[in-house]
Amino acid sequence: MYENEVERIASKGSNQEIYFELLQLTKDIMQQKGRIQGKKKIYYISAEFLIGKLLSNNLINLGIYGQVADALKRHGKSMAEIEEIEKEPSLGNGGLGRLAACFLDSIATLGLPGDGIGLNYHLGLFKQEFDKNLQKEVPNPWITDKSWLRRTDVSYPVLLGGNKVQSVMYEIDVTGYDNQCNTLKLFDLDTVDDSIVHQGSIYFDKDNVTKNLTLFLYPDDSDYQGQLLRIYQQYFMVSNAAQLIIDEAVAKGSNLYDLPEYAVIQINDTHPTMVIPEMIRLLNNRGISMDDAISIVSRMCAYTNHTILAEALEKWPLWFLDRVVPQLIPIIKMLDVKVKEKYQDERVYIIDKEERVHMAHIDIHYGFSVNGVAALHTQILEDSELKPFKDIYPDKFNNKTNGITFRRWLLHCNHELSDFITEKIGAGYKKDAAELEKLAAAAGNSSDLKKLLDIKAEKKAQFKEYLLKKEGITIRENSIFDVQVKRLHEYKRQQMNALYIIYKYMQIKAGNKPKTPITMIFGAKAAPAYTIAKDIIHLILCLSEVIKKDAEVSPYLQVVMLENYNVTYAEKVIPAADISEQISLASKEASGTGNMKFMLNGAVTIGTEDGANVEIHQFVGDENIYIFGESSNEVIEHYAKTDYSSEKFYDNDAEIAKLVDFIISKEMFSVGDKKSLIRLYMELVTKDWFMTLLDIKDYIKVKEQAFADYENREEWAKKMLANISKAGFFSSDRTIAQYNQDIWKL
Ligand code: 26V
Repeated sequence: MYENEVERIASKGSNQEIYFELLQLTKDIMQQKGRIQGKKKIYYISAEFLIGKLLSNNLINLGIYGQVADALKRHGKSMAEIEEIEKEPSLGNGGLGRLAACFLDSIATLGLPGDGIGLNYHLGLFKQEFDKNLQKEVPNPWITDKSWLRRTDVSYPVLLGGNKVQSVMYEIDVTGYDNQCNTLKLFDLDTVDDSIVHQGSIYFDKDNVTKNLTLFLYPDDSDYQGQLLRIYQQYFMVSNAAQLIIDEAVAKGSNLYDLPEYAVIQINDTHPTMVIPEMIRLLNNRGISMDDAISIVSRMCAYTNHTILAEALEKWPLWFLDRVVPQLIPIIKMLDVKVKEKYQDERVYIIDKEERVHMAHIDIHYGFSVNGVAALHTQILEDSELKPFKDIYPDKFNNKTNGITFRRWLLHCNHELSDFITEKIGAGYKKDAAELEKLAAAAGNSSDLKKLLDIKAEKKAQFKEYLLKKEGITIRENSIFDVQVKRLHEYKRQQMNALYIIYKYMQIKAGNKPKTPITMIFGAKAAPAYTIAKDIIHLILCLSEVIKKDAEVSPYLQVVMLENYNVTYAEKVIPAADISEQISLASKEASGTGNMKFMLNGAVTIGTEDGANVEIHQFVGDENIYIFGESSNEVIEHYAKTDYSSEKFYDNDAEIAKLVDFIISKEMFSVGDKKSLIRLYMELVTKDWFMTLLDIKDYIKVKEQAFADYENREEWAKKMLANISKAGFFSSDRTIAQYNQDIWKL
């Protein structure tokens, strides 16, 4: 359809020119496609949308990727080099933000009217750089003159700490796969001033809210001003959202009393919780009684919980909220009074004895649905974390196991594999992921298995090239790629993987060399104020250096920490992985979504029975996954009884002690920062809140088994095939269909 235009663009001289012309063409086509229509619309409000680069995915969803790639090829260019020009917006931390982006893709693909609502952070999350084996944070500007953003005329007044500001709404089109468009709406303030972020530092004056409101995603919240800024951001986001939702519904004929027939709001974690009191306030301002307003809003809002980690559950001091959003205080107090009139159980109060506002409690009392993000996670919410609420509202609770969009995480990032699958079972799986199941029967013979191994080898070679170009690091493409990429947090236990590396290092030193060399690949950003997480990054980088310098060990073992791991990096490394590390302490990882991406790309999981790993295990069976460690029930019991002592494990087990001691060895001190290494060592020996030493031995045992099994290539290929063919359930199309069926009812 667009042959001439595509041909003209492909013949341009520079990659730069080609990229920006393709950007414009794609935007034009999406505009012409038209919007998905319907009386009722889902508004997915989220502080994060980790959308990744958009050009390739949009072209795939519009059905013209092949045409563009062919035209480029004729002119001696490749899609890969054009894509290099595009900047990745880093509008999210990790799984929660990426999930929101996958959901937008699936909502549009299923033809459901649904928009994302968030903030237009000018610099997003910081960019990570390594210096002397330490993480440094620098600003990460992503907005270029021409970009996917479209400025609109939509603008709302918002009260920020007593001053009225006027917002501006930007839009990014979201095209469904073979379907029409929805939009991602990002709110911003024209007064925000990028120039206050100076000299490449992410630390800046946080006092002037109108100048810095949307500069960063969750600026360092370890200090008082940082936290206030975060509340300002949240309120700004939801006040705009509420005004927009009301306007759109009224334009479609709503009399406000029937708002729930026009709009349903999914509250992505507690960050958008203030949409509830704000919407009530706005309706009340329009003459609707408080009780009616509460009833209307309660029938519109649904809440998703994404974590049970206590430190991540938002509880704001009432006086904080009073400084930032005084207009909401009477409403929040009223909502709390109504709860206290009805229930005597302090655990369900909105405002507790210490005058802290529990954001999740607002969502649960005044929303109509509460969901967890994997079967085990929802079970834990119902049985323990939110049990008092489950007892009050048994019917509000439901599970929606997370999913990923196969367009980005298969068709785009691994077209070699997706072509192979299409050859075997046809293209139906692209629209109905459950069809992947057919692959198990269709691709059982030796030549198919060989093909699967060849594709993996090809993706490993491609990743090797990419890494060399990007970071100047050379890895062995014939080694085992063992990959752990995710945010850095103690509960995810990158430190346990590091202890395995120490084990392997010592084994090789003792003459026990692995048959196939091993490449351990990490990628992780640590929150700027999270000291131990940064210490763990330091540990990994130091191990990498120690091993690299050791001529005895380096031919068999290499450790690579990818700098500034992001969506683009994920798209390169996940298809190349042989082994997927999902080793969180059981009960702590709500779901995980990386686990699903690896599985779909034929990596075999080493994991605990945590989050969606449990469901992956059920689908693939014992022989196609490596499970280890104590169960979530056992772990929860340890916490209840406070009977876990890392010191005991250290004192009573010389093998464990030897591994931990290496952290403060002369080898490590020769390349690392003594203070950081000692701090981490002490943390592991005396605290180890996430029970690394509890599971380390089982982990080593199971990992050794996986490496041994890898040697039988055909048997390994069967495991890969089993994983790919069972991945259909983890399509976000399935997840979204369930959200719609059970919650949104569009
Ligand atoms: C937030 C914070 C903030 C303060 C300090 C510690 C901390 C630790 C974790 C978090 C995460 C908050 C919510 C979140 O990102 N959850 C992730 O959501 C994903 C999508 O549902 C899910 O796959 C991940 O398992 C879950 O961790």
